[in-house]
Amino acid sequence: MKVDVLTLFPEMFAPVTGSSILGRAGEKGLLYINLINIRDYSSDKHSKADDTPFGGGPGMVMMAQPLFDAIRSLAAPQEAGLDTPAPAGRRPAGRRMIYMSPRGRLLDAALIRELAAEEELCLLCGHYEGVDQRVLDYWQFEEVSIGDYILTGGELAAMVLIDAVARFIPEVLGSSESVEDESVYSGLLECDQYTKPRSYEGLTVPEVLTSGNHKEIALWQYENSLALTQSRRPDLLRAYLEKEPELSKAEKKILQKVVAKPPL
Ligand code: 6GU
Repeated sequence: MKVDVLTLFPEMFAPVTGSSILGRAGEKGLLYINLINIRDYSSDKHSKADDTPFGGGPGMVMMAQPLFDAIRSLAAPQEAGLDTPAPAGRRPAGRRMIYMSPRGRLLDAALIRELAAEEELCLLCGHYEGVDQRVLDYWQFEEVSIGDYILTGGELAAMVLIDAVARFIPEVLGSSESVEDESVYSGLLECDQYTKPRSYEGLTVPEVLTSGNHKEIALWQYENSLALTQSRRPDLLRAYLEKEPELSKAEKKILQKVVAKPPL
């Protein structure tokens, strides 16, 4: 997957995209992050990329010219002309365009899955008070938010999106790490985890986990996930209950036991 990132602060990305699983995905050629410094496309002699808003108000607005030129440099040549507006329903830049903005659709598991199916994405990171609306309208940007709070810029949000989407690219995760087993993707929160030693300063690991009985372990983990989900995310548990017909007999029994009990 290729991700084009339009930003005023490309240097913010390297520590995140160059480390750990994202770094490895880059080295393996599974994920290519193309950082585009918006300022490089400014036709102003001081590389100005923002100006005061029409109508007044605080802050600065990112200007149309540098963004149009930066996006045109990405778009397929036949789509890059501006003489005619892009036909409705066609991607004017040839790919999904996403503006990271607290005004946007909330990033959730469904949207992440959708985006992971794309070959190429373009993310625009806003700063200051926003972006000239003509950029968003012409290039048909979708707005995406990572939560109901305001960040100083879209870069951290873009990195969150890239990280969450990258996990769905085949081979990005090692064979021991599964995309679907976890948490919100299975519909339940992940169970508690422990590692060696069995006893640390008198604090012990639940005995069943060291028993070697794989069936019992799986059922303990399932019960633990259910109980956690019930107490912390009753909304997720309610949705999960719809899956009951697909469960095994042993799982159904545990589910009934947990649901019958008041939350932790
Ligand atoms: Cl995508 N951008 C900014 N600036 N703030 C946010 C956000 C995005 N999502 C939540 N807060």
